[in-house]
Amino acid sequence: MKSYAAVDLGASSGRVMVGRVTPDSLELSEAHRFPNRPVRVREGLRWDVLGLYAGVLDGLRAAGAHCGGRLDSVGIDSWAVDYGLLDADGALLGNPVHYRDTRTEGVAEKVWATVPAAELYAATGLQYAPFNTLYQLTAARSTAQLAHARRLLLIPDLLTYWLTGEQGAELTNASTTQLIDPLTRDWSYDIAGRLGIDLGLFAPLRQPGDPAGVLRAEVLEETGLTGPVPVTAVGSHDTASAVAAVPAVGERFAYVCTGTWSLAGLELDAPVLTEESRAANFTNELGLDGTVRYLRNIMGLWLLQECVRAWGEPDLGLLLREAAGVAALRSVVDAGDGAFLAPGRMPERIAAACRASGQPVPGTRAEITRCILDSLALAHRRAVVDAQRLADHPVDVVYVVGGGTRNALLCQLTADACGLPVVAGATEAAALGNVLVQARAHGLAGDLAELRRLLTRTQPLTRYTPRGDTARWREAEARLATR
Ligand code: LFR
Repeated sequence: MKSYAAVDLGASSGRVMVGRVTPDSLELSEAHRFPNRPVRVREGLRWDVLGLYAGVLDGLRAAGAHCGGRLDSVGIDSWAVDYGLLDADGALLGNPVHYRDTRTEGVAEKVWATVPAAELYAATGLQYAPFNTLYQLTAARSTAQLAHARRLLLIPDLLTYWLTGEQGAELTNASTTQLIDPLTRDWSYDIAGRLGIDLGLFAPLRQPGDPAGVLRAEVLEETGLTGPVPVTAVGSHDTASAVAAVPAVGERFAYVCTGTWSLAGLELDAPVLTEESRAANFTNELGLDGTVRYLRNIMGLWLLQECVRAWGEPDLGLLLREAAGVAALRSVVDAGDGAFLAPGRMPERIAAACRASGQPVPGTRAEITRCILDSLALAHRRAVVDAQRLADHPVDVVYVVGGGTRNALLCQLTADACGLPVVAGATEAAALGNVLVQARAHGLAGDLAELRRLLTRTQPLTRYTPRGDTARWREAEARLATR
């Protein structure tokens, strides 16, 4: 039996999980969980990355305590696109900017004046999102920080650097910068050159499974771990790790990774770079073992989290039970709409969207919650339907993984909306995928399908059968389309 620590950082919390793996078993337990609280300072919204690093060290100490001080490896994944800049001495230049910061407003148009949006999509396969690293770097162009920067490390690579002293750019996360060519799976030198982005800022690419150094002596001392402890590159984009942990059998499946975001789509062998795909705002992020994550970003449970925050954190279980009793599909909003990206005043923004589309305005907290869940399920349906058509890849089942699997109503509504069975499980999908990639790097045999078989044998899964009311979902879809 081997023990792996999976560090998984989400937008609202981080956790360090311990995975114990044999060829026939996989047990995951939580060693430590800590809040991730972005901070708004004068310059804008920032990540408290030192606080996160402290949480990682606490977590490794707790993980070690689970395993007699011995870990076979550590792997790190987090949300995508954001980065820290290092100076010539390797010191961090300021707190990383949060992807929900407003600095990228209006920046895309400037980029497209140099490289038209269609060309950018054909070259990088990435959907338009204002926070793609390419736009963030363009927004930062004339800042003193960027002028002094000698290295750019995406968040998991930055934490890996602090743990090991070694620098790299893990591929799955690098693909979210919009500076990677999904066909060559290497940097897009042409795009970067035309936009004046210095690729020399990036460290050499690393593949999931590659060694990423060993814990430094000070880290061993601080965590009480016995060395050497290797750090292994995993699918360091949390969504890459989560998709690796979709407990799928065969190829005819779609997935929805639920959490702060819903990432809904398909696993493909090759990117879809057509103009139609761009218009539908599908992304081609790189996955494990040469796969492509063909998916759409949907605002996800962020919509609900922000309402709950505005309401002073009422009991979520009660809220969801009340929402289950509210009439279905009274009002829906477009859960892919960038208007919901920034924090703050979410109940008011949802009400405004319903009003603008001529639908009843949800008044009570239960009604707003129901509107959000219906809207998410509808967005899941649209992504699953569109992806199948655009990629010519039919599916028979939708896997729902991640934190949203705890929300039975959302899973059932997703099955109803898609008109397909939903299999829900792998609540800690990113940590599971993280552990599996480490385990394979350290001796567990198997391709992606075999790794997934280990999940289907070991993880509890719940099946939701569609209740046969797809016509009502089509009608709700039409309501949004005619806005
Ligand atoms: C999910 C996620 C998404 C990415 C968003 C921002 O946690 O990684 O895949 O689009 O966060 O980084």
